[in-house]
Amino acid sequence: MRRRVDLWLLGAALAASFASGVAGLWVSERHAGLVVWGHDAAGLAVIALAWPKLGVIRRGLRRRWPHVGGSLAAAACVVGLLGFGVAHSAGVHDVGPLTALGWHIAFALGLAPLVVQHLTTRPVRLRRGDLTRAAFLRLAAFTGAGVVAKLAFDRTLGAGRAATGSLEQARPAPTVWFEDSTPPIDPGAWRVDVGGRRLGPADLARLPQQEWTCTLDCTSGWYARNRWRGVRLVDLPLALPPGTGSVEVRSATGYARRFDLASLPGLMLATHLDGVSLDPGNGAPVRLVASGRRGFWWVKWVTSVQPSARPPWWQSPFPL
Ligand code: HEM
Ligand SMILES: Nc1nc2c(c(=O)[nH]1)N[C@H]1C(S)=C(S)[C@@H](COP(=O)(O)O)O[C@H]1N2
Ligand SMILES: [Mo]
Repeated sequence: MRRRVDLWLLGAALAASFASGVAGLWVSERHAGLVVWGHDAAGLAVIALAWPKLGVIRRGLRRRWPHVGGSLAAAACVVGLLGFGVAHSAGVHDVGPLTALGWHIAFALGLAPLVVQHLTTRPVRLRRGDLTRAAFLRLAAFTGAGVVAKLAFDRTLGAGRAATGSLEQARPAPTVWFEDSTPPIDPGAWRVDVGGRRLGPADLARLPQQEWTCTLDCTSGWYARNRWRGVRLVDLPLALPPGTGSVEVRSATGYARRFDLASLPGLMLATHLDGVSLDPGNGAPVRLVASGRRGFWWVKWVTSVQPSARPPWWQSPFPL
């Protein structure tokens, strides 16, 4: 009975960790705190709940190929997932080609299909008699253990980090989403199509300039607070025809994000970072600054800003 209940608790903690992990990347910095805190507590509870499964995995490893493949992959994913999660939160930035948090997410995505497959081939059914007072006490105990572990971790090994869990950097590290890359750039010939009007860097320089100090918080686990200079979207010669549902900002690479009209005052077409013209890696000659939004909204190498009849939710939640 206890074994079945603990497997269910492990499944629930994994599901809660996965959901809160994804949600924590989506919500803005202002709302991330509680989600990420809960994620960490649930994730640390997974360590306690997964511990007894190590014996099961060891037995699985004694089985023959190809059965051993699934056990090996699951064990590797669990160890990688938990190891890199804790390493990131303890302050580890980059590990080879990815950030520690990037590895953490990669292992989570690797584990998910294995868990789903395991659950469909060998479902664990709770019986009516299993939901006893003792079962709820175990739920309470593991929840408490996760919360206590989180409090203890942040007072000891835990690195100073933003509410999103991101670690501080002095400057935004050039970052692209999957297979995007810095396009060839001729700043003199560069034009941004603003609602049909083609503006070059010199045209932008003639519009009112603003300087904002704001935070770029990348979902790969770092943030940087810097001064950005450029032109606010609301100061562009951009007419919004009746029926406009959103504004789409598009990159030379095809990467694009769609914004609701209420968020326009928080958007800027930036040309300078900390007083210096942008580097190619950071989006030269023109990139979007989306204050209060996670890094993946900060479209680099902007070539087009267009009003659109589509609603702002007409896009993939994360860029693909
Ligand atoms: C699938 C199950 C998952 C488990 C068991 C898990 C577990 C953990 C653990 C143990 C930590 C370290 C917490 C600490 O030491 O304070 C952590 C941190 C983190 N995880 Fe996960 N995680 C999972 C999935 C995910 C996913 C899918 C994402 C995002 C897509 C994610 C995002 C994060 C973030 C942003 C942190 C850093 C939080 C901070 O530094 O406070 N996790 N996770
Ligand atoms: N065109 C384009 N813009 C992009 C991306 C991309 O892959 N392509 N990545 C986004 C992500 S995920 C982040 S965190 C920021 C990083 O900005 P930086 O390279 O100046 O640090 O750019 C955003 N803008
Ligand atoms: Mo990012």
